[in-house]
Amino acid sequence: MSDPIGKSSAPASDPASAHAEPVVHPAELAKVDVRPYHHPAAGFGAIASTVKHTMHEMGMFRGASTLLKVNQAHGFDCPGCAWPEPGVDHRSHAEFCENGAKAVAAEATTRRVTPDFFNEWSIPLLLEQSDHWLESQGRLTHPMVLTEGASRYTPITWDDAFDLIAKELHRLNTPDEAIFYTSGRTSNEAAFLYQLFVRLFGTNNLPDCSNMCHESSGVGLGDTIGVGKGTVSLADFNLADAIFVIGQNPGTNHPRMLSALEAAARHGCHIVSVNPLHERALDRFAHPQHVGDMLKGGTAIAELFLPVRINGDVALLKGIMKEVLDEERRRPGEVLDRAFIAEHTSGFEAFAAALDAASWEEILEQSGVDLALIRRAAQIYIKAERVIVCWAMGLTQHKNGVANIQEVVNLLLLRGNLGRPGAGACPVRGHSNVQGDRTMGIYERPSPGFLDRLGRAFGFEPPREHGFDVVAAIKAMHEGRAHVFFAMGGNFHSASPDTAYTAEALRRCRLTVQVSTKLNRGHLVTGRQALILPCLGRTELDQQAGGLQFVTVEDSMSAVHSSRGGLVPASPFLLSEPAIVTRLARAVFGFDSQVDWESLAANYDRIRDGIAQVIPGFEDFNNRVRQPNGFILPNAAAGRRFDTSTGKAKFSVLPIPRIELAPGQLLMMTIRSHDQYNTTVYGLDDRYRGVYHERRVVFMNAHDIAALGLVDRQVVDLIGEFRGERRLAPRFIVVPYDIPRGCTATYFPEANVLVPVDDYADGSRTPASKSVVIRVVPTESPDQSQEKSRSPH
Ligand SMILES: Nc1nc2c(c(=O)[nH]1)N[C@H]1C(S)=C(S)[C@@H](COP(=O)(O)OP(=O)(O)OC[C@H]3O[C@@H](n4cnc5c(=O)[nH]c(N)nc54)[C@H](O)[C@@H]3O)O[C@H]1N2
Ligand SMILES: Nc1nc2c(c(=O)[nH]1)N[C@H]1C(S)=C(S)[C@@H](COP(=O)(O)OP(=O)(O)OC[C@H]3O[C@@H](n4cnc5c(=O)[nH]c(N)nc54)[C@H](O)[C@@H]3O)O[C@H]1N2
Ligand SMILES: [Mo]
Repeated sequence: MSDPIGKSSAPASDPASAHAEPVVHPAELAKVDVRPYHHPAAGFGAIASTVKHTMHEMGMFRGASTLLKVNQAHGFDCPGCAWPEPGVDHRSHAEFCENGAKAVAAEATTRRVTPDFFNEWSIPLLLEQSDHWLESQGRLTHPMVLTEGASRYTPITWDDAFDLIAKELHRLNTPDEAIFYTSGRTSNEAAFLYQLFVRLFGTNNLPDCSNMCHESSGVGLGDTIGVGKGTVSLADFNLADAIFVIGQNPGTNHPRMLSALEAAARHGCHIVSVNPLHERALDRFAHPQHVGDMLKGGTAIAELFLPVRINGDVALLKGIMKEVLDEERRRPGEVLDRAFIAEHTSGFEAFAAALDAASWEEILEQSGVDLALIRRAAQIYIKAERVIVCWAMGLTQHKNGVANIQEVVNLLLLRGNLGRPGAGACPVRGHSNVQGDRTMGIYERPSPGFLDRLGRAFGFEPPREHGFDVVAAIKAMHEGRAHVFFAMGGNFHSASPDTAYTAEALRRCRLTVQVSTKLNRGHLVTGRQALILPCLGRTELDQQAGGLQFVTVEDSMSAVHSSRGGLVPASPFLLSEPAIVTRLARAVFGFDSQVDWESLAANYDRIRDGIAQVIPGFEDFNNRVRQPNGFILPNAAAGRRFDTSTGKAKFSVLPIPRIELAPGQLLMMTIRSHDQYNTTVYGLDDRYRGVYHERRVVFMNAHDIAALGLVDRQVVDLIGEFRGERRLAPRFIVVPYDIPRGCTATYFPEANVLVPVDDYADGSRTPASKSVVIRVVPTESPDQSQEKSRSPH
């Protein structure tokens, strides 16, 4: 790997992946170290890692004092995940986890990327650096411009930057030729203003990271229970008798959820993990604040592990539900919640008939799970009075991602596990405010009711035509139907599928703009002109004309609360995200805009008053959000009111997806390591999976390795095969791993070059980045390939 501090000596990358991270010489890849992890999750290892990252980025005092404000009533919301905080009375002084601490340290780092840095580093040089190197350079300090034909960013004033964007927006034939992306860290206030600006400008082109994330959950839940959000609260975890964790790795991605699972396990709740990987952090957990617990080796969490094949969940859930129906037949009236089904659901008869018709042979083959394990899972489900099902990307990022969620709902409905204490659906969200951004109207397919209220409150007729989601946005840019790309945070380039195709799409734009805190590859793969607009982070003081401001966020369980930063901003030139939107709006609309933008930016209470007018559930917003715990948004499904096409919760009849692999083909899921936050790479280790110093690895079953004539640690190329198209991700290292046959895993975003832009979930259009069909072939050594190119044959 390239040297994390000095300039890398990495050779230029393979042309096929020229837009992804550069790939180094195979000999250097051999540094990977594999040491299975046998300790409980969190515990001493987490403390050591927290201290290491915090000290490295912030130093001792700044580090400790900042971490003590994470998720406190007068502190800031952790920029890590969207897992909720306990009520203020139950919060500890250290309400953060190892990976939250990494996210905080990354933002509050004392390193800086200044105009001098950009003067020293041209774009071609920066493109040769690893993602880890880019991230570790520090916080962006000044607005920067890349003018047409230039190879370096140079400083630009804020006024000139906004004028340039306004000029390019005015040049468009229609507002629909502009795209406005959002990543899920954006606050409610910034998101609301942003979508207002975009709709006043005249388009619904508001793709967001949610399109690549929990969109399948939103669509699946919306269709079946009438609300596209989860139905449980943190308190329900204390009441549940069984919790199924499906397609989720909370030890890494939602570490604070382990505390909730631990507490549940302690009072006898049965926890089941459904995952192709035996994620170790779900085995045992030692609370890092309970020394006694750490010393005795932690608490056991999941008692049953179902090693499902990639995308075998529909088959597996059908197996469990067939057992439930059989048990009902053995003990009529004792297993199903007949009263709930009759009163609150529709479609049960058709569902049950289809389930009876589903063949066990197909279920066992497609799920890859033994009948005995399926029966044990079914018994846990049947015996539990109250069941919660949690899930994340392992269910949503498949062609049948929406069907996966509908099958989860089927399971819950059978025993009335919806809309009562201790039971329900729990999609565990990713970005800390991704759910809130959607509530605020960051959505390419807004409801007519939302647009009516927005138009009424701000005196305009919002555009009605649906806009581009992420996949449509990439295609539109590629095909020359969109020319300006603006990103409120995130890393669209590296997070999107099909990196080379997406890079081409971005490069065809006249202007790309990134509102960012840290440097990433998205700043290097740009339109003909590009802007970097550096903004305040969550951890920082937000001083506006009306005084010090706070923002608000909504967590994964629909709780809305405030977040106020405490650190001096990384640079005096930063603007807050709301300020950026309001100045952009002024540059675009001039002084005859019906919205008093400056007044909104001066005092965010006024933005919240606007939100209260437009969005149901936010009445009296300013008052209620100042209460210590904030407030919980209403959720009809949690009260058993189902706003669906039948007026009831719907059972769905779903086919078992057939995974057809030709000989030699394997299915690949792209997952997160323990040392990354999406495209932000903090380090090169994946502690719980026992892989160190390297991210370019492909986890494979030992039998598949042997069958393909490969060996442990061999350097291989991954070839994507989709509808006759071929994609290449060169030079990965084979790591034998406990994973079902036919399944492989690689890390996101290195493997995104292999995710086809046209392979996405039916209904939600979420890229199918967890079921990519690949071949694994030995990499030719450089000597061999040189020989070949020299040889006349
Ligand atoms: N530290 C840290 N925290 C994060 C993030 C981060 O990158 N780092 N990202 C945030 C974001 S935006 C999100 S969306 C969440 C993501 O949180 P997760 O969804 O937990 O993240 P992934 O690594 O994508 O893990 C998916 C899990 O699903 C499993 N899986 C894959 N395919 C299948 C399948 O077909 N069936 C089943 N049953 N399981 C499958 C994988 O083995 C893996 O354990 O985390 C959030 N929190
Ligand atoms: N193959 C594959 N692809 C995936 C996934 C996968 O599992 N596999 N997961 C998908 C998922 S779940 C998601 S959510 C997306 C993530 O997609 P994104 O949300 O677009 O990507 P991030 O990597 O989270 O964005 C990181 C950048 O955000 C900026 N940033 C950080 N904090 C702030 C802030 O406070 N304000 C602003 N303005 N900018 C900030 C920094 O510059 C940082 O470099 O990726 C998706 N892509
Ligand atoms: Mo996500």
